[in-house]
Amino acid sequence: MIILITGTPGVGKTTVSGLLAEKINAYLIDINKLVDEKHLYTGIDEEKGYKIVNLDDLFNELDHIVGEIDYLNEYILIEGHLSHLFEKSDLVIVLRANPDMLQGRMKTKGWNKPKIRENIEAEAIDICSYEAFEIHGDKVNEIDTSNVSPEEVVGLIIDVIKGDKKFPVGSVDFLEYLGKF
Ligand code: DAT
Repeated sequence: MIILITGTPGVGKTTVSGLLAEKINAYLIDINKLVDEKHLYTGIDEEKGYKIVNLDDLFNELDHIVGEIDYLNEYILIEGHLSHLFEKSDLVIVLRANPDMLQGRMKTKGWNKPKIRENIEAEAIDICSYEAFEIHGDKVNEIDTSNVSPEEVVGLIIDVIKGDKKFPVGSVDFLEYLGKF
């Protein structure tokens, strides 16, 4: 089973994916690490401090890795804010966090103001959920992490994997925060 874990930077993808991978014994692919290790970028946006990822190279690399794993019988977690752009999936989890909460988490990470504002606006207008839904349709679930611990988020994802719970796109709405920051 291929599970994509996506969401705005700072929502908790890395934290949750690490815990989840341990719990369900999944093969974990961290896109940020992969991009660094395999040099899958064309340059660096100095102002924003982002790597400009070569998406074709990234998808080729993911195809290659996924092709070597028996994903009908094993779990593969692909984690990163670009993961939902990869077309192969059985399940897509978009982690969400309300912009007030997200701002706090980003400050803890020491990010600068423009980077925080850009990401908060992306979260307020549901960019990841929207893009994920366009590509993966009903496979996409959105989980609001605002007031739950990473361990609880892992529990909710396991419920979704088992088919016990569903969180369809549209269930989380932070539009009221738009323009507040
Ligand atoms: P991402 O990988 O999406 O960029 P992260 O896993 O690095 O995010 O988490 C960002 C920060 O937020 C980090 O300091 C841990 C914290 N965090 C993650 N999930 C959380 C949760 N559910 N509740 C509170 N804090 C959380």
